[in-house]
Amino acid sequence: MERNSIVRAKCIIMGEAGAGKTSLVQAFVQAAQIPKNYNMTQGVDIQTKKIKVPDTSTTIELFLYDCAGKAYYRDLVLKMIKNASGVRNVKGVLYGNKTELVNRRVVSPKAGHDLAQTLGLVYFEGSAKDNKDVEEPFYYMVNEWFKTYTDKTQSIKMVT
Ligand SMILES: Nc1nc2c(ncn2[C@@H]2O[C@H](COP(=O)(O)OP(=O)(O)OP(=O)(O)O)[C@@H](O)[C@H]2O)c(=O)[nH]1
Ligand SMILES: [Mg+2]
Repeated sequence: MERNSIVRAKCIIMGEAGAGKTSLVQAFVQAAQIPKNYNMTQGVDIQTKKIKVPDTSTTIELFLYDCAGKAYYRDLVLKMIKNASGVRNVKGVLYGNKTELVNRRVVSPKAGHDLAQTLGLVYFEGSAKDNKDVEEPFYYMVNEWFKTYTDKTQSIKMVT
């Protein structure tokens, strides 16, 4: 692999309106307190974060596509995703947000895990508000992406 290379990866965040997607991205990218007021995402917002891969000279520039949850934007969001996911074997996670609202929990961790398994995803949960367990799903995704990237670049090198 090249010295000090920067590679770009895309991560698409989808889910119901008000679930906390923008807050989660903000908590991860800026490690900042999330705004209390709900500010609906319109279309797609893109944020970036650079992540150094441990024990390598590679930095991943992660492009986070924070999609609107409102049904009105569904067609636009689906188009965006089709354009962004030209690759096969797209990996994903299911994230349960707002876990600090313990008395208002309606989905048990087990139900979350089961649903994720059914969908072929890995389950995480946490709280964007408390900045709790917000990094894990992103690092998991980056790690999985980097494994695929390394395999692909190695097989290309073997062919050339
Ligand atoms: N209690 C609590 N509230 C949260 C949490 N994360 C987000 N919120 C609140 O939930 C509301 C919606 O958050 P957003 O991040 O804007 O939700 P979204 O999924 O991006 O919504 P759309 O852009 O419309 O799809 C805001 O008022 C946030 O302050 C959390 O972990 N706990
Ligand atoms: Mg949003």
